[in-house]
Amino acid sequence: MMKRDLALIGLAFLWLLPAGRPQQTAEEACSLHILVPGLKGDAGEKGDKGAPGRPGRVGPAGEKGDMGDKGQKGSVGRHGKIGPIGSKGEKGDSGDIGPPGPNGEPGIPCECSQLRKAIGEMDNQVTQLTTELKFIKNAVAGVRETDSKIYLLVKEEKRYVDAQLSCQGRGGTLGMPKDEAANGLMAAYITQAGLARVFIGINDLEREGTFVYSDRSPMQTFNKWRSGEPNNAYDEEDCVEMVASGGWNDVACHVTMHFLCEFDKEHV
Ligand code: GN1
Ligand code: CA
Ligand code: CA
Repeated sequence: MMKRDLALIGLAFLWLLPAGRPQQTAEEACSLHILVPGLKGDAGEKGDKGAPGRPGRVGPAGEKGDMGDKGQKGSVGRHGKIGPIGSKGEKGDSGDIGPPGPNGEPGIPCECSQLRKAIGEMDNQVTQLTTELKFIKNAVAGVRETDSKIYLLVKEEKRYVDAQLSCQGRGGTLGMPKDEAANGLMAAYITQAGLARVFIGINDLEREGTFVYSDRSPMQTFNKWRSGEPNNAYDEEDCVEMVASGGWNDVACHVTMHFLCEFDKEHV
């Protein structure tokens, strides 16, 4: 507020004094005037040093430093998870023979003499049927057999591939002499039939010089090549014939001749 304003307020104050105090003198009125603030004093002395301010705000993140040295090796970790199940082990040895079982129930009494008679008659029938079957096999069909195989000489002249198809159509394959016994049986069969040669199931159709049996099995050490065979004569001999002596010779596959089929008894 300006000094002048304060003086005016002081005068107004005097003028408004209550009339109920007439004994007030002019001097008293003047002393009232002194209450009005005087002029601004001189600047005071410098105050004491203030208390330290509050800590400043957190500064921005510093730049990334260089990588520190490698730490020390840690202690051994906990056990890992259980691994996958291993492969099945080998079969163990068979156990000891168990104790004998309890006795069975007593059998029902039978008419033994009648049953023995029936069994005897059946035995006779089996013998007769075996003889008849042998006759049919040898004289009618003209086959030869071993414990595991049946051989059939087919007196039809065919090319190698058609001969193989004919044997397959009958449930077999062209004859495959894989040992001395089979080769001997086949040779005797050819001789007894009065033939000179037949196709057998051996060829090098897939790879020249590599002979395989018609079941695609590779030729082992056993062979009956005639002297100088196989010679792949005229560069065209990829099929094999057996001559009456039992020897083998490679011949052209397109020539036609009789052939010898072979059947597995298991598959008959
Ligand atoms: C036969 O046709 P030739 O004699 O040249 C035979 C060959 C034998 C050869 C042995 C079609 O040939 O496979 O290796 O005799 N060819 C035929 O001397 O039988
Ligand atoms: Ca050949
Ligand atoms: Ca030959």
